[in-house]
Formats: sequence, C-alpha cells, structure tokens
Amino acid sequence: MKIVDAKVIVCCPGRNFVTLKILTDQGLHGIGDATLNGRELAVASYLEDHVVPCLIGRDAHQIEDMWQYLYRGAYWRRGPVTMAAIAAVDTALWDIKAKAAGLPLYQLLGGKSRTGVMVYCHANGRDLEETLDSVARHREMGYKAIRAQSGIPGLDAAYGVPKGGKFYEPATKGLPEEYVWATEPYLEFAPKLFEAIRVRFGMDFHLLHDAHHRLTPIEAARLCKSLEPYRLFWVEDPVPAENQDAFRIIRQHTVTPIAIGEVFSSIWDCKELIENHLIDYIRASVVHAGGITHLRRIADLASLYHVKTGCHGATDLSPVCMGAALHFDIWVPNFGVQEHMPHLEVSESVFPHAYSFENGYMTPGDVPGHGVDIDEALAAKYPYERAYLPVNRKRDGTLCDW
Ligand code: CS2
Ligand code: MG
Repeated sequence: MKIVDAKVIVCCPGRNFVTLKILTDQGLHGIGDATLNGRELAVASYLEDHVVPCLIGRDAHQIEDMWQYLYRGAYWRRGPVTMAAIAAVDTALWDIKAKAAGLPLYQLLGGKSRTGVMVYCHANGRDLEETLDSVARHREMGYKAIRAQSGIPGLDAAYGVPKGGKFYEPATKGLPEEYVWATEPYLEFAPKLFEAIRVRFGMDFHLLHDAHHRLTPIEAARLCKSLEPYRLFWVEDPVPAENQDAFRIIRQHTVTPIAIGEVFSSIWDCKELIENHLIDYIRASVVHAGGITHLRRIADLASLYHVKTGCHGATDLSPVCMGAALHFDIWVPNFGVQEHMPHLEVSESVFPHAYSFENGYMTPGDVPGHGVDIDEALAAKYPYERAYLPVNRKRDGTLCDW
C-alpha cells in the first residue's frame, strides 16, 4: 500500500490544532495529531516542507522503518518539534494499518488489558471554596480521579485556574501574557486545600495535583511531604526535569507519588528517572513523544521499574491524540491513569470520534483504526490564530517557569 499524498491541516476550532492526513493508493487515509501548543506552525512547516516530500511513494505498512527513517535520517534528533512531527506520521500510519486490517487499533497492539480506561478530570476554582464546589461537581459526574488546582491567596493568577470562571485554556492570542508567581504562599496554601478536600469528601477517590515545574527539589520535597496525610495519587511536574538526578532529593523526603513527562519527547528524557526509581508515573503522550511506536518503548522500559503510564491529555492535545491514546491505554499492561480535559464542542465538531466517557472511564470505541477523523471542510472555517502560553515572573521580575 503506497502513500500517494499527505497534507497538513492547521485549524483553530476554539483553539489551534495541527493535523497530518496521509492518503494511500488503496483509498485508505489515516490522521495524526501534530499540535505543539504555542509553536504550532513550527511543526506544520517541519511536516510540510521537510517530511511530506519523503513520504510519497513509501509503503504505508512500514511503520517501524518510517519511524527510524524520520528519527535517524533527520540527523538532528529529538526535541518537541521533531518528535511531534514523527508522532503525527506514526499515528496516521497506525490508523491506516488498523483500518486495512478492519480492526480497532488496540487489537494490533495486543488487545484489551482492561475493560475501561480510568480518567482524571480537572477540578479548579479561584479560591478554596470554589475548588471544593468543583470537586463536588466532578464527583457527581462519576470521576474516580480528580485533579485539584486552586487560586492562591495573594496571587492574581495560578496554573490550572480559568480567569472569570471560563473554560480553562492557557494559551492566549496576541503575545504571551505575563503572570506573577511566588512559591511561599503556594507552599503555605497547598496543604490547606488538600486537607479541606479530604475533610469534605473523604479518602475514597484519587486526588491529584500539578505543581507545573515551579519548584526546586527541596521545595518539592516540602510540598509532597506536607501532602502525605491527604494521600495523593500523584504530584505532577514538581520540578523541571532537565536534571533527572535532582529528583533523588524529593525521593529522600516523601512517599507522595511523583508523575512527570508531559513535556518529554523521547525515552532519553526519562531513562534515568525510571531506572533510578525516581518517579511513579510517566506522562509522555502520543503526540509529544514520537507516536504509538515510541510511547510503547517508553512504557515497556517503565514497566521494568514498576512505573505506570499517566498520559497527558489537555485540550491542546487534539481529539486525534485522545483517540490514539485511549487505544494505547486500554492495551498497555502498566497503565496508571489518563488525563481527560474535555474539548470544546466546536473542537469536537471538527474531529468526529468513536471514543466515549462514562462514569469515570473512557473507551476508544471499536471502529477500525483509532476512531477519529477530521472534517476538512469544517476545519477550513476556523483559520489558525497565533496564540502563546503564558510567561511567569517572580515579584522582583525574575523570569521563572510557568
Ligand atoms: C497541564 C497542561 O494538563 C496538564 O497537566 O500541564 O495543561 C499544560 O499546561 C498544557 O498542556 C500546556 O500546553
Ligand atoms: Mg501538567
């Protein structure tokens, strides 16, 4: 089966998405997510100008060879742009192969390992009370795992909290917004938030939190130790992870589980963390970590060290990525949890899909392929609009991690 065409579709139905569509001489097509929030056009160009010309005429069934060709053949390896482009090709080819076999993608990976995919949602609020109300609403919706993020007394903005009660979307049009961050009020407030949640709702559900790369290792150790009485399922991204060895400091002080990896683009970003038992969940995703082919390798390494998967699933990962992730999730033996941040209706309208949510679990559906498609005519009605993720500064103006 030969690749006869491939196109990059950039659209903005509620937010920007980049989608690769590969067409074959047997009339089958496959699609892959290539969205890199805030740098979308870099991946679109990488695909359009450098990858697509190399795809035409190649055998669509040779997924592994294509992956190696695009990874090793580029000479300049790894990184978020390259690996999102490779991911899009990989995901589209898995979609095609499963369609050609007349099977849902998970069957090609090894079949179901569980009846459903446990997902976690985002509860948030501008203050403690609003966050408690949001946790209550999400428990009523049937979620078994809930991430809680709250505004922090003394700070105007906090990660994960929408402004003005709107739907949370961190990327904003125009130039990057700048927020003020201070660690001290956050470390003071966080234990109070999680104590209030456990006092009001008890211990019978999974409670998660995202520190979003903002702490030093010893600050992260202090946070995680202070949250031990509230038995978190994980604290995510406690520290930026370029220095994987630094996580030893966190490990020495606390038994709160650690999750990391949504910004990772290859197995090399997490090899030390996994091999030294420094994390409990790996958050790498289909779109950012080289597709199904590479994410399987990361999960297999993780399984040797009792590390489970916890794939990133924010709204800047398109429904195409969510669909492919759910096939991966329902197969992968060392599954932990899948992030579920429901897309806007307008986004979902462009990406018809077979996956569904019910009572805290998702299933990928059983149609051939990964079960997601793109309505190109509708996508064309939502042209790209440049948008950026925010930038954080400390009160004295020092630039810090958002
Ligand atoms: C967050 C994301 O979902 C998460 O865990 O870290 O919202 C992240 O901020 C965005 O995906 C960045 O584009
Ligand atoms: Mg995160």
